[in-house]
Amino acid sequence: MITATRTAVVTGASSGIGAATARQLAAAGYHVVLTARRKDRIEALAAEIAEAGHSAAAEALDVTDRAAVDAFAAALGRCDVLVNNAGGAIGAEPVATGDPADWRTMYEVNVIGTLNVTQALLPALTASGDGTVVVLSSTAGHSTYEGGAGYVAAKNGARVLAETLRLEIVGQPVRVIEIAPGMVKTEEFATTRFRGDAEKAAKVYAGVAEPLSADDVADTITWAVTRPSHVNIDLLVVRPRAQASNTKVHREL
Ligand code: 8X3
Repeated sequence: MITATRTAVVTGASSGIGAATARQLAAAGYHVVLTARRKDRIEALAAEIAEAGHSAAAEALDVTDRAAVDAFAAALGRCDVLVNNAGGAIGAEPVATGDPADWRTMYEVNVIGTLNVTQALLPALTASGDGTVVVLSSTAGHSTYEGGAGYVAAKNGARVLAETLRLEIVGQPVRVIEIAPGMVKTEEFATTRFRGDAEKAAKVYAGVAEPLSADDVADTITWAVTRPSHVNIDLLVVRPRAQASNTKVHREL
């Protein structure tokens, strides 16, 4: 459907930062297209957004499925903003014992997924005359930590995609914004990383007074996206006050 309203596509919109971003961009006046693999969740969120008086649609999508991404793009029509949020970590094993399958999966979703959706929507973003691509990388895309190599490698890939695309399309009416969050407490990130082990997941945030929330990050995304179109926020690193670096976290235990 081609809509007259500025349209924002959010990947991984079924929970966490993606869901919060969808809510905030809808409240900022965008028609938001929520995508994720879990159709029931994004449909419920689209209904919630509509009930709040805003505009949203839900389209089930696996960003690693290129044919599905192409079909989604072909049916979409208008696209002014793309938020590449789908991604995540699996495992925290050291290099000596990390599972190559986990590394491959992380590269596939964080890098190839972002590549797939960005490539497919770039023509529509350019045609909008004022497009914005947001790549959610991570502080993991900027420095490493023990047990993080697989995820850090993948997020470095996402960062490089954003940086390179910005160089390549300069002169075209599309901004490329990288948002790199540090410690964010969402319902799924750490639980997924530790394969459902709630105790290990809880340790990530143990004693940290106030990790960032999904809303805190959505707020930075919405701020960056709603700057005047000649203003390109290249990179925004956002951490909780208690986190000075990936390995320096203040915990009150
Ligand atoms: C999440 C930040 O520190 O878990 O992207 O790698 S971290």
